[in-house]
Amino acid sequence: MMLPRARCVALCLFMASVAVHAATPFPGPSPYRSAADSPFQSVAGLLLSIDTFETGSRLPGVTYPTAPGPTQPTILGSDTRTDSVDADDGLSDGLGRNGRSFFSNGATNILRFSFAVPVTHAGLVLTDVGQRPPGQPTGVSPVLFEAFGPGGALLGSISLASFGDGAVDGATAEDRFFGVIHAGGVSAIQISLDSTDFEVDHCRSAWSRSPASSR
Ligand SMILES: [Ca+2]
Ligand SMILES: [Ca+2]
Ligand SMILES: [Ca+2]
Repeated sequence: MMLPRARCVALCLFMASVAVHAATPFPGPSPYRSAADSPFQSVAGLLLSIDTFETGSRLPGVTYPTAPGPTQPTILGSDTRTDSVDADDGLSDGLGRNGRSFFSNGATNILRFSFAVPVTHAGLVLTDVGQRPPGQPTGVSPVLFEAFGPGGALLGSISLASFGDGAVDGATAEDRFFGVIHAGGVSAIQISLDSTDFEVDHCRSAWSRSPASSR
C-alpha cells in the first residue's frame, strides 16, 4: 500500500459480517495465500486463467480497471507497503511485499475487470486497504463485490461490513478471495471500498467445458 504509513490501533477488525445477495453461487470471502486456495482450482473441466501481476503481460480479452480522472490505477512493484498474494514472491511467510499487486492509486474506489468473452467463473483477491475518508479508521473498510452477466445485468453481490487488519505493511492473513460462478456467463466483476487506497491481486477467470457442471 502506497499512501498511509501508520498502523491502525484497532487490529483484526475484518469480516465483521458477510451478506450474499444472489441466487448465483458467490464463493467467498475465503482466505487466500496462493493460487491453490482458489475454489476454482480443483473444479474438473475448467480452463483456468490468472493474472498474478508478477509479469509485464496482461491477460488477453480482459479490460483492466480505469479511473475517470488523469490518475489511473496501477501495478505496484516490490515495496514494504506492497501487498501481493503471499506465495507470489516465492515464500509463504505471511508477507506479500516482495510481489506485485494492482493498486487503486488514490484514483478510484471501484476496480472493475471486464471480459470480452463472458466466462463461467471469475474472481479476485482483496489484499489490503489503507487510508479512508477523514474521520474514518485507516486500514479497514466495508466491501462490496459484484458480478455482471452478459449485457451488464447484475448477477448478485457479496458485502462485508468490515475488511482489513488495520495495517499497511503487506501482511497476508487478511487476504480474501471473492468470486462468482454463472454458467450463463460473467461479463465483469468489480469490487468497491470506502477508500481509494486499496490493493487486489490474482484476477481469475475460467471457462467450463461443460457449463451445466459448473453449477
Ligand atoms: Ca510472501
Ligand atoms: Ca501478485
Ligand atoms: Ca493484506
